Amino acid sequence: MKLLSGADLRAALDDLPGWSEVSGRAAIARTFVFGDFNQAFGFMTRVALIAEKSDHHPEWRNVYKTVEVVLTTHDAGGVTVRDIALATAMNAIAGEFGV
Ligand code: H2B
Repeated sequence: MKLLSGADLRAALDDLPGWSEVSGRAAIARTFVFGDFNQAFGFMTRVALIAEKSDHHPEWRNVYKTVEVVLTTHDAGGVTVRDIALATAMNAIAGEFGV
């Protein structure tokens, strides 16, 4: 899996509201804030099914209605199209919760 160039990554992030590069790490991150825990966990459940199916898994942390996500491709040592695809799916699912 090929790492995205800096320019390709910035172009991809332009189409990914809420996502940004992590400082000091080859990764992207977004914090999602839902209406309540039920929504946050519902989001995580739906994302988990996609992650498992695509064999690409997020680093994430949930506190009540907040889900902090970091995406990187561990096998490649940085951000690849697989992270962009998962981030895109996450934004779509969050959007269904009005986030
Ligand atoms: N998820 C992420 N984010 N990066 C990986 O490199 C990765 C993964 N590799 N999920 C997969 C699992 C790999 O460990 C298995 C063996 O296919």
